Amino acid sequence: MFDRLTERLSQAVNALSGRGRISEDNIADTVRQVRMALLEADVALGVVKEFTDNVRTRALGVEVTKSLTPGQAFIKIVHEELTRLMGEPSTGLNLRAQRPVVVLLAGLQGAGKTTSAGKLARWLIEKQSKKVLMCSTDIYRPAAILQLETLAQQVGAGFAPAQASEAPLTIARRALTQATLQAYDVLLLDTAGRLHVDEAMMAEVRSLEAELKPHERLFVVDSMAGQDAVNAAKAFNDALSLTGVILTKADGDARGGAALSVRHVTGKPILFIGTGEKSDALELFSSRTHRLPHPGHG
Ligand SMILES: Nc1nc2c(ncn2[C@@H]2O[C@H](COP(=O)(O)OP(=O)(O)O)[C@@H](O)[C@H]2O)c(=O)[nH]1
Ligand SMILES: [Mg+2]
Repeated sequence: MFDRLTERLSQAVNALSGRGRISEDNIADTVRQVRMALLEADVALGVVKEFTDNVRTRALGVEVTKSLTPGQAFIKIVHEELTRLMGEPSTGLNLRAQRPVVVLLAGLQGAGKTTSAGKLARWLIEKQSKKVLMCSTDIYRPAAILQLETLAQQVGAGFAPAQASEAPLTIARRALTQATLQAYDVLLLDTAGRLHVDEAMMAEVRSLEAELKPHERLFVVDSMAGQDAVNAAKAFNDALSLTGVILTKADGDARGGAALSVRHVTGKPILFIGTGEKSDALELFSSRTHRLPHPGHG
């Protein structure tokens, strides 16, 4: 996902090699190219500005040592700032809480919440030998509850029954009781989305959060969503105090910008990326720092 961005950043910083020292003059063009590379990758404008400001300030303040050329020193700074932006490699869900551990999935319609719920259930069952109960509170889309039930069957998770005529809170409460009585390790709660952030959706997801006190509150976002993703990420983070992000559709032609932006505006880690429609297409997120420009290879 970050291949193109990495390539562009490498080109940008290569132009600096051979210079004797870093000055306002000779880094201006490089910083401009770094900005272009990030914008091309669909990183939100505010994030780009902050990033390039940081890089410029640090680059001008750097003592170029004998062991690093200015080009290498600059690459090191870009690398460190990118790594900081992306965060530590993910270790998955935090399940250190009393059972049943409730995991809530929220996000806009079509982001991939239900699909990701199926993937997460499979992950927890296969890799962590957990007993998982799945529940859908999406009473608005005709086939949403059935979609989750089918996935639960496929991956060997339990399914909490629900009717579209019931209130989301009623469904969720009953699922929690079932999870407790039947000794499930994890209750995965799939929620309804809307096309855009709206107050009714936020109120509903907040009420689910208040009632079930989910230990993990995950924002599911389409990696191609651009600025919409940033606005939604902010809104959901304000409403739920998110604990992490699942970035879906990373198998498409996403340029990585949404990942950087969402991580930046929420300050929350990207835990997983979705890499396809099937239930095994889920990977732990890591910024794959070895593919970011690095001083050794500049
Ligand atoms: N290629 C690809 N498609 C995905 C991925 N995750 C979800 N989808 C597709 O995105 C569409 C919407 O997914 P869904 O889970 O129903 O979204 P929801 O409205 O947030 O529950 C479906 O067609 C999924 O198959 C992914 O990681 N890669
Ligand atoms: Mg859904």
